[in-house]
Amino acid sequence: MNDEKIYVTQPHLPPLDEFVSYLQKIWETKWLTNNGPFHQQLENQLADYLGVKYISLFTNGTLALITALQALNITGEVITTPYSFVATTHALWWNNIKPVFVDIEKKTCNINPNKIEAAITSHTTAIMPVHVYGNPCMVDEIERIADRNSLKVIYDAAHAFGVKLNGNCVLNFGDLSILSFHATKVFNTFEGGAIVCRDSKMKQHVDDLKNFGFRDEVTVTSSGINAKMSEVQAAMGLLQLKYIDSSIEKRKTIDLLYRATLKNINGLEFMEILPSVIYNYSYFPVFIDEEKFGMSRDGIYEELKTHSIFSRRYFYPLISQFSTYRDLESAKPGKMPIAENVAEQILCLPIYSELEMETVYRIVSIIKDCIKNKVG
Ligand code: T4K
Repeated sequence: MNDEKIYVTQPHLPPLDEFVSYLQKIWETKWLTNNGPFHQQLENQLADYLGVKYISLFTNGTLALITALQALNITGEVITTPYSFVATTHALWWNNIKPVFVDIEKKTCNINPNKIEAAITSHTTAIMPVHVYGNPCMVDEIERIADRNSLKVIYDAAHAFGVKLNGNCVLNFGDLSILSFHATKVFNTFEGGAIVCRDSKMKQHVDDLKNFGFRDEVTVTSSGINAKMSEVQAAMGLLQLKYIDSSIEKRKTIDLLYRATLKNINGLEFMEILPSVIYNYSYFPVFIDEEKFGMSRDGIYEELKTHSIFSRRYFYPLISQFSTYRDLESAKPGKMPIAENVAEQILCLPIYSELEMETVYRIVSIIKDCIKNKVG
């Protein structure tokens, strides 16, 4: 019995001595936050790396989402997905915006564009889709709907660091996109996040908003908040950028190994990544059809736990099932059958750059043993 605990993810950490040299610089300059040199360098380097025009760093992804809604003056109702981390909808709620949930597509787990227009009312001002697991939404359809109905689009791209669609960074779609650099993400700055903007005016507005609305010592342009990234976080980001390509490459190897070893199992399906997508391998979701597989998703989840393997059911329960939101008309049971079904089937298996191949084989064999023990 192997007692080592294996979690759904583990942060990539660069060599400590390299990080210490960044800390030494911070100690020398005594510049800890407020648009310091590392902050500025990271904004420039990330914009280059990701292939976006402007990026504004945040202390976390949730404050980036909240601020993005403020930056675009979003009010009233926003159409969104119930299949995400709860921060997506909380960001609306914190801005006194009513979330209106619509169902997802089975294939991508993302909002179904065909369901959006029926949910638009005279109060709708925006659409807030999520590129779940980093798999891109149907961005062209969403843009057409937004244009037709004069709506803004804010993508929650918390999972989509480095993802490209037809060669273009997926963060370039919509009016704004937000990223999370939390410890559990492909690219982490301990905690962290960003807003990707299309023009310099918006970048300035977002920069003002995250710094109390201060433009200079005597000018306050808006009722902003404090959502600035610190120099320690930015230093971590600069160092992470050196290792990000190899880290994603290692994740890819794990993804391929899972796909090769778990293929052709009745009742176990993978998420499809289209050839037009350059993916970041941030999650490895599988979908368990209890009837065909012979054991429930929760059965596998519990069985893995007995072997100290902690997979996660991202995103179960649906956001619309949490007490804050379940009384909303759009959240009523039966209204989003696909999302309800996917939330019952989803299991995210461990994936991170330092996950040993041996461990992947072990996880696969536990899953295969579930079939042997429960069926036939
Ligand atoms: N939008 C979307 C679509 C999101 O997924 C998220 C965050 C946000 C917005 C908001 O962005 P942030 O404000 O967080 O920047 C985690 C993360 O806390 C959260 O950032 C993430 N999404 C969500 C999907 O997952 P938990 O509650 O599952 O995290 P936790 O602490 O259980 O961590 C999972 C596993 O990771 C642990 O079992 C072990 C490992 N781990 C975790 C941490 C924190 C480590 O090895 N080291 C660590 O430091 O929410």
